[in-house]
Amino acid sequence: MTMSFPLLTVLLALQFTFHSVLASKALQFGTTLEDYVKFSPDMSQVKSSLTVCSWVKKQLPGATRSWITYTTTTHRFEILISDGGSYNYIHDSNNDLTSSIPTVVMNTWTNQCQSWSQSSGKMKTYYNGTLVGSKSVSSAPLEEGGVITLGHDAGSPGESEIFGGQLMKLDIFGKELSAEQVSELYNAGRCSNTEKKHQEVRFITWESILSQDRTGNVTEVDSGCPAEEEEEEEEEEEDCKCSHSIWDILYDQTYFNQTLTAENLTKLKSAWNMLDHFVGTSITENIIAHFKAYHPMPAEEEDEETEEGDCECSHSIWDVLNDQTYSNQTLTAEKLTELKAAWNMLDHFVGTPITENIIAHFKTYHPMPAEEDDSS
Ligand SMILES: [Ca+2]
Repeated sequence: MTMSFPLLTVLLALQFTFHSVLASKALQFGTTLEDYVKFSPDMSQVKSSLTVCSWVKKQLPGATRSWITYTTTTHRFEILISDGGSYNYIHDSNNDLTSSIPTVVMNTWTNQCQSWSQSSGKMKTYYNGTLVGSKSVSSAPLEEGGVITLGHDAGSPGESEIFGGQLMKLDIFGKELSAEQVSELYNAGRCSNTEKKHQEVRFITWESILSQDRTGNVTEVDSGCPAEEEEEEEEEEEDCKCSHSIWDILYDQTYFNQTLTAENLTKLKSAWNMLDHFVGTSITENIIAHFKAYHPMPAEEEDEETEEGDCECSHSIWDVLNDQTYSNQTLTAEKLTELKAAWNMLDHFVGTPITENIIAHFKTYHPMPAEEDDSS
């Protein structure tokens, strides 16, 4: 085990290097069945309700050009969507909309969304923010363990189903977006970050798709949108006084005014004990991003309601690492001990409700080194 951690660290760093700046990139797909992006995502968080959305630039004629397939061992078309209306599948059940959708203009960006949930039992298809079709389909949960293929109909591949166009901002949300929310995504435009309004349920992200291996002729191309990610982050830092206190995670609804259970504490600890493996390495932005993306606390999935104004202060346990005590610094055993001494204090609060007074007490009397440098 010990030997494998330096390697793990290197891999993480490589994998996360260029994400934020490239989120505004598009992918250009080649015109053969050998040009695709294929990956096996965790679908557990979208199995009871989902919305698949993407900006789609159609570049080949025909209504069966398929940009996404999700295939499982029992369903070839657990999800299948084409760019011209023929295929709108959930659970192998299709809603052919070729006669009811407006003509899809070639070489132009179209916003396509497909939603479904177990509770509604309905699949809904939207083009450019407008509902164009709805169909009752099975209310069984979406099957897990399958494979997503971008670039053609992978359930039953055919030359006429090769996509051959461009995709951008393909996201899979773990809820049935409302008609208003879909319309908002479209109206905000391709270059906006409106998809982040649903960040807490944006489980399969365009950023993560851009980091997948590509097979054949699939290339990253300029989307015409500015690479604005870095500017935005600066703005947020100026306008918002986001605390880097480890205790802020307790303001999340998972903990705040709730009794701290041994189970919740175990979850917290299993996350922060991951830091053991990083003693002696530098805490880079990539590493923090990795933690936040792949090891979120329950809290991080629900922080929409707790935002103040325009501030998007996260309650992530990992944000403490953004402080100058840790960020881009080597994590020493000493610093880790300090962090642990603070969070191990929670041991004494199992079985008691986490009130504002308790959190205030922690922040005042047991600040992390991070919390003392906030005003600078
Ligand atoms: Ca086919």
